[in-house]
Amino acid sequence: MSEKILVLGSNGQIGTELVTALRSAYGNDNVVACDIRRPDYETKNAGPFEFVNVLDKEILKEIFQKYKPSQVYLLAALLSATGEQNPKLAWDLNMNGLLNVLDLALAFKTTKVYWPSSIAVFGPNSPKERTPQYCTMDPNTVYGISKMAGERWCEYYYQKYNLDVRSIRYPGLISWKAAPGGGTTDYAIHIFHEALKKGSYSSFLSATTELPMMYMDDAIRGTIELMDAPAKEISIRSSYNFGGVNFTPEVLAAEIRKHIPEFKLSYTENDPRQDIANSWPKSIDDSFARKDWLWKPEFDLARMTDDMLKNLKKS
Ligand code: VAH
Repeated sequence: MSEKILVLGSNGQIGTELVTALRSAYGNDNVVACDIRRPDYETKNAGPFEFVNVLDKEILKEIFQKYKPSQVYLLAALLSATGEQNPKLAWDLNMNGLLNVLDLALAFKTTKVYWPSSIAVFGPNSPKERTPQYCTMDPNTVYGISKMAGERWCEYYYQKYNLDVRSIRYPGLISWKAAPGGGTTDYAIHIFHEALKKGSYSSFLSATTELPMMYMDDAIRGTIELMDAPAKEISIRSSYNFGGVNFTPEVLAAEIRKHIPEFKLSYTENDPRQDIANSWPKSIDDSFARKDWLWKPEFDLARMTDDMLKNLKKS
């Protein structure tokens, strides 16, 4: 059977690259990009696009009716930093957007649903090093709370209704094609742009704040590998821990200096994102993903930095 795929939130940092990857795998016409804004990138003319607000269930229903998707990726969300500025909207979008999609996926017999969670489901009481799949979570941001609740709903729809929902707990994602969307890990993207533009950057996270991160190429590949894995291999229906590379601002700056020796990093104090970062893991134990669907990241810090700088110089 040929696939028909909806990507909701196609214009964001992940959607921009996921739509391109899915279109090359399944054909341009079989991947419908949906967002509340028209995309700026190559998705624009390469295939179908629909204006969709995932909170508008009637419009969403019309889109399900029109395309009868076999797969749906729901990427529309408010991230951690923006979420703290507007907690009610973050809860509404992240939670009701998910429930709308899960209900319509059941009603229209969608075969598979993908929904991203985040390492933000962990909180100050979680182990910091190689944070395990199962441990105390207690997230203390509205974003983390919404992701944790969303994970429970995903597992619920799987157990109760046998809906094939799959999910990954993304770390901070580093990419050059589209801008990040208001997260705590955004410094690790801004730093590359500013290093090339100004030769300096002021980080809103402190020198030694270590966080789990991943290069977008790995994240997109991993996401599609999870979606392609046989259902019987998927032992986790909440969301998988997913590891890439861990680093601090000072370690990242040292790597950038291998390419731009004069690069200077300074720090902005008292940024509210520091508290969010302090509550999150430093590294992730992703052994379930490695065992169940053979996850293996390919980009270490050196390769990621090299690729980011090369591509940003060209673009
Ligand atoms: C954020 N980039 O910073 C997101 C992510 C691990 C964090 O989910 O909010």
